[in-house]
Amino acid sequence: QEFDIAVLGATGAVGEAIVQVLEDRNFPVRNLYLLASENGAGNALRFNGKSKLVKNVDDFDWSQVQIAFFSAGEEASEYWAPIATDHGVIVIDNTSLFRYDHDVPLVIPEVNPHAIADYRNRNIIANPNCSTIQMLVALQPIHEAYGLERINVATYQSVSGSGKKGIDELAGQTAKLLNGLAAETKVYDKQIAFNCLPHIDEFMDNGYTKEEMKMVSETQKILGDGNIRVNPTCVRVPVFYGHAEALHVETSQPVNIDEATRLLDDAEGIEVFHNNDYPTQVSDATGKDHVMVSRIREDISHPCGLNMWVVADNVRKGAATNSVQIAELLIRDYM
Ligand code: 2RA
Repeated sequence: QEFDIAVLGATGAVGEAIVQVLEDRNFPVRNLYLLASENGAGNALRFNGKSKLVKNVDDFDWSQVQIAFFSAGEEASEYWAPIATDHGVIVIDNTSLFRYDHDVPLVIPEVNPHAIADYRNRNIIANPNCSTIQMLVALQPIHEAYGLERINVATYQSVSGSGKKGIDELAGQTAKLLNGLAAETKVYDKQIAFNCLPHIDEFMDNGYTKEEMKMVSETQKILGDGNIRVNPTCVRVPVFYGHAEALHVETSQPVNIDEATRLLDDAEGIEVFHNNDYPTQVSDATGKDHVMVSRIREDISHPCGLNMWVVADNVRKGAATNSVQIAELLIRDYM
């Protein structure tokens, strides 16, 4: 069976990646509609060897599609999701707008695939934040085998997490600075080239940022356990693609490292780089649809502690691929 699909935000970094992933994974597409706001319309993307025009979403008839991928910002999701779902469209939304609604499933196919069934509440499925996705894909086998009590995580997030404008800012600043010119700062509060910014999204009253609190709330919702303690520090680094995370977790039972490594090796969506391999770098993960784990080791400071280093392509597995994998389960099990 084939499906008619829409991608709203098709000219953004994630939107373009969704179109590429649909092709890479041979998703059964009958008609593909690429949509953007007025300034994105008129561009063209290639899909299955053909050029597809990006159209203005204002003129779109939602009754033409069954599934829509949204990645055009919270304002667009807030306006267009009710209209699309009223036409019977199932919306897979990449923004954080619906993630914390109790009647909207927040899904990582390798972690909580069963949650997809709750799409029937509002015809909306929320895609988690990229930093949450790669962390929980890596931790799922550990959670299942040993129980997770606390997660300390430091993230090293590339500028593509801010979309094309983040990529342009890093490239522009780097070129200017290497030519002895002043660097312009528009996307970030401070210069990102040759620098690290411990600040992603807004600062909250508790001193954490919104990005860090997303990792807390989303982890507890996806694992269905409000008692898991999560303690993130999210940092923007001068890298174009790929997020890295240093995970330091406390489990309910002591961890056997060899067994834990075997569990990770056998788990879906994970590639383990063993200690005789060089640890995973974000450059290894770019363009890939799974997460890569290395530096798995007992925490010498805690009797039930486990450390690991996790990298993933934040635009693919962190957004586009996860969304398409949700759609694959949707059409396999529910449509
Ligand atoms: C970021 N996770 O990296 C956020 C949104 N993609 O900027």
